[in-house]
Amino acid sequence: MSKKLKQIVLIGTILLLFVFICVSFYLGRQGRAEYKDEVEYVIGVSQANMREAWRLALIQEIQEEAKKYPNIRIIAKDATSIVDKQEQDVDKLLQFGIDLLIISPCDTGKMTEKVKEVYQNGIPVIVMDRGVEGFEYSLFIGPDNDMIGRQAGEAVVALFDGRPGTVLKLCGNVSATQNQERIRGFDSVVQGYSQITLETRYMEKELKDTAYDALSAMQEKLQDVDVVFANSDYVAQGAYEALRDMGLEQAIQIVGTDGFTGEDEGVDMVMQGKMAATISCPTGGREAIQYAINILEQQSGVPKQVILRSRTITRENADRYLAALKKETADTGNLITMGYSQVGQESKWRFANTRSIQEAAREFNIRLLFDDANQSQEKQIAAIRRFIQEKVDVIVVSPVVETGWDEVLKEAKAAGIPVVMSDRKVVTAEKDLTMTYIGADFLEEGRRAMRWIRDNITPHKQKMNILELKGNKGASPTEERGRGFAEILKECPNFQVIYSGYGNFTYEEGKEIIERYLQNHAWDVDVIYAHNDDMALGAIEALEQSGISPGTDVKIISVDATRDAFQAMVDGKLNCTVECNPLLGAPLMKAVRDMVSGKEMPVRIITEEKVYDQSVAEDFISQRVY
Ligand code: GZL
Repeated sequence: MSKKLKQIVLIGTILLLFVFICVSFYLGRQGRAEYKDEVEYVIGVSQANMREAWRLALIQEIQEEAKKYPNIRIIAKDATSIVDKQEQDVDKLLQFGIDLLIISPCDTGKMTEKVKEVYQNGIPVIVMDRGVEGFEYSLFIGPDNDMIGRQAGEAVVALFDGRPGTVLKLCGNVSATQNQERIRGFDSVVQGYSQITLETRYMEKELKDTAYDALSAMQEKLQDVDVVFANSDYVAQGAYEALRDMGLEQAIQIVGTDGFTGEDEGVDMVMQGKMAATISCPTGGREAIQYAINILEQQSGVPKQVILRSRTITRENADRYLAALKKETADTGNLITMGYSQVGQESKWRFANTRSIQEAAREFNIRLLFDDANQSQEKQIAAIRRFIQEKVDVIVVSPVVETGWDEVLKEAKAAGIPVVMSDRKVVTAEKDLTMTYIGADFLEEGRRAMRWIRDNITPHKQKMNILELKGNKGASPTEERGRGFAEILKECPNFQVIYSGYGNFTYEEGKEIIERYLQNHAWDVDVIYAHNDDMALGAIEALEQSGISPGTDVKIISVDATRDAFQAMVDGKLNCTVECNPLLGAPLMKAVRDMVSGKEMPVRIITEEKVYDQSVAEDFISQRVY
């Protein structure tokens, strides 16, 4: 190509690009301008596809809820399951000038970058159903598919009622993470019953017709099958029609998932006796609009993740389930009385947490009966019993340890008082003793701590030695931060934990563990991993008293991200702190007010958290509010 021609092509390309940008900008302004007089906010919705019934239900729920807010407008895009198209859809929505994006990604990995780009450009992003990697978004709302699978497994086991038999799983697209999680949950329950044989039939697509064809093609094998598990209600419909056409609909029962409420859909099939049970998979469309309003109006209490509750629907409870869905929930604003059992005052984190709870109670018109148990489970149980006697509206517990709560929680359930777990979790033999967990993802915090070590500490010998300062034994943050850390440690052959001790999350005991170690060992530790900042700061004092330079002779990583930890990082004595947000007051009180007003409570509400190290400590220390 001659030089002259090249110049012409270049100029032409620049001109075309210029025209495209102007047109896009004009359309964007025009689009947004078109609405500027009518609405305050335009919310863009990017849906992976509108072919699957569940995805269509999500959009419909979003649009239905949006009608309640005259100051917003919804613009929806259908990516038709094509990742490139979803990226273009998002760009078009941005050009239009949306104020917030709701997206249900086609593909977790591939949409991560696009969601991150939008979020980092200051547009709030609510991710729905399928997650993205990392945490570069405003809020995730979705179901717990592993729990849905477990609930389906429990429904199937109940049908066998101890008798031997065979259940056939009809599985669709097993590459989809939600199906993998459901099957994992289902198998984890059913495989615990040796008298139940588990068979699987994989289908190309998860559709009614493919289910019909799959069962029709295996008629002779169905003689031994007692129950079919269908991984969606539409698959269940196809399964039912196939069984009916083979005259087997009385001999073989069906359990489905999704719990749609339309005519001849999941709940209706259960009520007609065509299906023994279905497990609801809430779309979260209603919650997405409600949280979108909270975000756009910069209200406090918006968490990082809301994991929706799924229900097992049978003929016995289907009517109640439908009535609850239709029930209008309005927060009267009336005073709510809350009994709160707090762990104690063991750390700066805890002081900030208590302050947050007390301040938010005032902000949300909640009368707070607050008990501080000084790390005694016995005192916490006594406080819960007092709250029951006082007939509070709701009991909230931050449990000092995970186990030993069944009896008192059954007493609260018998008294009809809902119990919410704040900050820490419990493990109970009986299900449904607590309503919701609001707090952090401790497993992820432990993983983040070890990922930081892996990515920022270069081994200078075959095995780098780690000393672990643990919280109090049996507490969920202790157990899970330990497990999360160990999960990543397994991938790091150059690191090993050579010593760990329980410091009960206190400064003094973190210091004592280091002093004891130094009395019994020559110092051979390269890294200290502390389950919270207080123990790390205690360790720092002990090291300095022994002439060991914290942050340089030994790297120190902790959890919480308190202001004192930021100061230690600025002083070069601490290397990294993984955030565990104690400011649970607002999301907790918002969730409790929602519950009392009749809204379905999520299963888990997870708070926003980041990782901070010395490279950013100066930038953030002035912004730390705890
Ligand atoms: C975590 C919380 C832990 C903090 C500690 O949610 O329970 O207890 O990490 C606190 O600082 O003592």
